[in-house]
Amino acid sequence: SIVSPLLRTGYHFQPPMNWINDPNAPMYYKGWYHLFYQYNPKGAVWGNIVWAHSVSRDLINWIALEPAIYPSIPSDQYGCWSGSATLLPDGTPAITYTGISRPDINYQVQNIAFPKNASDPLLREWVKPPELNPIAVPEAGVINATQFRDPTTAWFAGRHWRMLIGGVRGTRGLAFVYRSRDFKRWTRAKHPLHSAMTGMWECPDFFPVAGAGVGNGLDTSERGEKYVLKSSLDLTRYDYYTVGRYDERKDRYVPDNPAGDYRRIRYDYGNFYASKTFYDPAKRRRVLLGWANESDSVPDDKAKGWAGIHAIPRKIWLDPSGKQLLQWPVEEVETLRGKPITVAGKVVKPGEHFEVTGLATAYQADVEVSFEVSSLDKAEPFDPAYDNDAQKLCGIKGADVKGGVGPFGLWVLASGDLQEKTAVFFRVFKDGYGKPKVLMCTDPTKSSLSPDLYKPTFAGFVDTDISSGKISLRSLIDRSVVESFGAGGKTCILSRVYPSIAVGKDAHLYVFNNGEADVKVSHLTAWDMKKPLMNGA
Ligand code: DQQ
Repeated sequence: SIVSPLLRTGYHFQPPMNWINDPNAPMYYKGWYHLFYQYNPKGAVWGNIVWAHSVSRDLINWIALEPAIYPSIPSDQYGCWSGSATLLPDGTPAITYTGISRPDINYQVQNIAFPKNASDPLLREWVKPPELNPIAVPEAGVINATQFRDPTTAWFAGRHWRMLIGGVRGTRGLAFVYRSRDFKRWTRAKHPLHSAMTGMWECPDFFPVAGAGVGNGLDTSERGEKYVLKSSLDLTRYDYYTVGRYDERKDRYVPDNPAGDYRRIRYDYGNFYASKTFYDPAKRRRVLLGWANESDSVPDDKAKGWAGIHAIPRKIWLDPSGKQLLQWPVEEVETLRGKPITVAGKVVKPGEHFEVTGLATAYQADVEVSFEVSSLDKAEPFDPAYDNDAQKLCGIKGADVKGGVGPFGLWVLASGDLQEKTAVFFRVFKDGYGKPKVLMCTDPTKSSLSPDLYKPTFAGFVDTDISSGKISLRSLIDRSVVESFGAGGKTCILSRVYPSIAVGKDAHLYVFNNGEADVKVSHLTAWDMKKPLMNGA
């Protein structure tokens, strides 16, 4: 059953119990990574929201501290919602966050907090200066007070600090700009940074990126060649971003692609929401954190006593094409790897599969595989009736639907009799000009025999050159989560699954090919993953 302790994740971030959602105010301070998150201290459903607080030396092993931000002033007494940290020039951090100030409606205002003792590297206590709070209120007639939240990390440009706050006007989602000279008094700029016809923007994020293909990140106040603007769309519950330019003088952002493209690129084509990045000066990288909720039922969550995890932190940087980001699990996760199992030069014929044996814990593993397709000749024609909609396409052509080139990939968290399996795979089409089009998909429809589970197929296209026939896949498998990275992190899919028989030692790993073309596993390495320190659980 899904309440089995064997389905509780082993190395993905979570507290010992209760509900968690958005990551808040991640930062690196005096040798420690800090992560705050939306947390219900009283149960496994959303409510009573405070900021729980954990610290880490490596983004993988976590130590839980006492909640850092909790209702204590009039402007946050009914909830402390999402927000961000900014490191001020003297090195002190400031937290800005949304407070709920009325009991009847979720009336939203913005607050600020500073460490009580900045010399404490663990930043255990925070003060909310009464003379400053709230720092921003929803002006009547201009701002919808129930849709005004989630301040970003601030950046300094010209003579001012600026930060964004998510909102909506009619059905136009937008990011309000607030400016300050002293980080204490904030005023709203007349124009939003950007807006689009998408509905409410939650948890906006805005940051500079170094040149195309450059792995190093930039601090939020550094000037970037390009910028990334992300919004979490309340309507779809997905995180979308665009790459574009920032006009510092006008405080306007202009995406490289027309605004009509707004719902095109996602950080993750699976279960991943309310994400946030931060600049890590220790490793000069930008790191992305995101929340993955459960896809079982509310009664199941109550029975389990917990709900929600975070994705493995991902390093992100601009792809050499300049058109999208690349994402890769932070290298520190590799410290959890046990003994490697390898497979090399193994051809998988049409309709065949093989098991990757010898893995101590196929339920808690890291798998990296390089595939090579013998020929693309058999690629299926890409039907315009699919509306270019990857998810729809994968819904029609799931892992068991035979194809030309693919579906090929991994069956993870699979039972020995293959009654239960989650497929992570590629399928190659060719468009009207004969150009290959690669679909990456996670198909959990056979993942569990348990009833009442939400088992959507998730998919995204992979903007990669597959003319050589080569494509790679990495999957982080962790009991009830499969987090996959296609083509070196071009397309990512996180999926929650709850097997009933493919649990613990009864979980297996396979490579399959349901296409007509041979697929070679040029190289596969799989590792069992140890359990890190996880908040004392
Ligand atoms: N979660 C928070 C809000 C945010 C939403 C409340 C996104 O601040 O907009 O828990 O998941």
